[in-house]
Amino acid sequence: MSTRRPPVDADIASRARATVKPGVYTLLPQANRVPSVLPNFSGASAQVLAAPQLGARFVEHELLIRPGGGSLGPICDGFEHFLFVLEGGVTLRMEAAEHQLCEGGYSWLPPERAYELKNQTDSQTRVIWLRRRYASAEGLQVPDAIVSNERDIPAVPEDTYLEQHLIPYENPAFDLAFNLLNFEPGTCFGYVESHIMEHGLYMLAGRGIYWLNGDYHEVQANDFIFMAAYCPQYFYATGWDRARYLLYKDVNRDYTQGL
Ligand code: UGY
Ligand code: MN
Repeated sequence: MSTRRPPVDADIASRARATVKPGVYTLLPQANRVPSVLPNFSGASAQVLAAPQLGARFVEHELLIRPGGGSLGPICDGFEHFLFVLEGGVTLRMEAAEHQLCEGGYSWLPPERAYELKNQTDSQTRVIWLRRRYASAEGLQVPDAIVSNERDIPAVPEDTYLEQHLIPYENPAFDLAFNLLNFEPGTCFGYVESHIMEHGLYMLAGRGIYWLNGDYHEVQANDFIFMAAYCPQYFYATGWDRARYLLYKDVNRDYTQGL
């Protein structure tokens, strides 16, 4: 029997950046994530990035789907779903329609919309998958599904950076936002934010310093951060390249649900 040995020159501090501050924030670097097996998939594993166990009101996974792998039949669990392809490609089958999502491709699916996922490429595919209970609002119809690619979404100025709104911001029927935030090196937020919305943040590129409730963390591509409601937050982009992250946020509701 052979066991895997870590490199002898790697110190524990650089290998263990994972930080959990219950009820405030969690930093989960890729190197510290452990795969789970999901019951309704084959040829795939998942890293659970955020879940109610952390205090989150949503579940976010990074799905790692091997060639030929995917869901074992239709996925339909009553939640709204959001998918974003980080790497590789995946086939999304919805009723009669089939969509090929390549890197940067994404989809929002309303509750009760059944779909199947399959990796028909010859390399591993990595997909961000978020699910939550859709919060309906009186007089607003549940929107139809969205299938698109971030390359087709314009970047608009916001505070000190450029933002792409993957879910239409102007439509209050959506109870969530997924935005891509793009920072030139050396840029930082214009102010410290503290707000009721939760965040699931996935670093896509570049480096930076995230300031979270008084703690400084250096962050890099593939890091995940969960920010609980009101967690004070501030970002500085460092390094030579643009920093970029995918950000989930709950929006457009008055938070009386659950009172
Ligand atoms: O929209 C936001 O709340 C965003 N500016 N927050 C963040 O990037 N931490
Ligand atoms: Mn924020």
